[in-house]
Amino acid sequence: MALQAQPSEIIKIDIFCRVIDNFGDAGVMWRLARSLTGEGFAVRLIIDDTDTLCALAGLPAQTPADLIGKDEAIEVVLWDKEWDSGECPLEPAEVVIEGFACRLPEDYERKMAVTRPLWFNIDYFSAEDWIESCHLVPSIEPKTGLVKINYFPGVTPRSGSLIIEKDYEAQESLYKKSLPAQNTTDHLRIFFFAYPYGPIESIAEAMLHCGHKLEVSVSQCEAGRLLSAALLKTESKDITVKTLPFVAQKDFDQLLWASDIAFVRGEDSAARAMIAGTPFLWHIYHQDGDVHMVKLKALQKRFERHFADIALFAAWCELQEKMNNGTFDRDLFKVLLEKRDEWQKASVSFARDLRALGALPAKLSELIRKR
Ligand code: TRH
Repeated sequence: MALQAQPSEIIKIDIFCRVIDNFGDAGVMWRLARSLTGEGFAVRLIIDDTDTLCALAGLPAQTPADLIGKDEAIEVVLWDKEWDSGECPLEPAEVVIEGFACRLPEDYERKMAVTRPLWFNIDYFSAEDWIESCHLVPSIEPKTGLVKINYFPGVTPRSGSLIIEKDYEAQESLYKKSLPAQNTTDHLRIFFFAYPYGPIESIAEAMLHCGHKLEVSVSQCEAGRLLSAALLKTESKDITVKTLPFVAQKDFDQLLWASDIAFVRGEDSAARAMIAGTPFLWHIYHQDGDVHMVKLKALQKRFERHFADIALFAAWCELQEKMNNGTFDRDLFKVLLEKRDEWQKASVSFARDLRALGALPAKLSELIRKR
């Protein structure tokens, strides 16, 4: 019989998260909190925007912080702005995770200098080469002498991998079994989640002239509203538009598993499409100096060997790069739809490798436990 950890032996983890915009910051940290709970840790999530978290947890806005994580056994604490310059009442946990270099409250860090917890900064994921040499490299905080370990999620063996939940494949197969054995529609199912500054009108045009019947499921986002308006005004009989509600994050994967093609954005939704093996177009979060294009191209390069048809790979890259530069090429979209079986094979092959790399929560857990 497996021995149960006693409550006093359960390692406590504090995760700090500041929400800059949208859902990605909270989304990644909420997913991390949920998956580390699954690894047997006692997790406290300290976050400065609980309304965003409510949406991700599938709860009404303004649900009190102490109720948000109840079903997931996560303690959620609202990060009071006053703690940044004054006293912070929280005692440091044994492990501290700083989300995306969000800077901890100074007072909390002062207490850490006494208790000396294991401290990680979890960065954004990237497929760029340089992250491999920076992953797990410690940095020393000049003020306190504390060591912070820099953790880089990624898609290669020498990176920190992506968050894949322990029960991911079980959930996936359960969900897929619940779907009708045959696709009952002759429409291609497209999921759409993007940024409003994208070439939405051109995407609508390309969909209207792609030569296929489409069922377009638009998520709750401004880009979705714009796309749906552009498609509906044409009254095309070949396109069905479904407006989705904002689903709880634990159900988000179902939207991808049920789609033939997904438009994804930011960080977490893109990672989920990669893990699902769903052919996707990534509307990447735009950064100054076109840094995002470097990131996009680095990911594309990792996909190259998974495409049997190199011309198709080139079409996917070109379409994606154009989309992120503000135009959407109808002909390239057509090519991808025509060859979607090949596109899917490449996506599934990439996902297989990604899953085989191991999961971020398990890797992090190992680092924590062998400390
Ligand atoms: O929301 P995003 O654009 O997030 C970001 C942020 O802008 C962040 O500041 C930036 O740094 C980062 O991208 C790169 O996209 P992302 O990352 O895909 O996060 C969306 C989250 O919302 C993800 O966890 C999935 C979740 N989600 C749901 O749970 N339900 C839904 O219905 C939808 C549409 C999304």
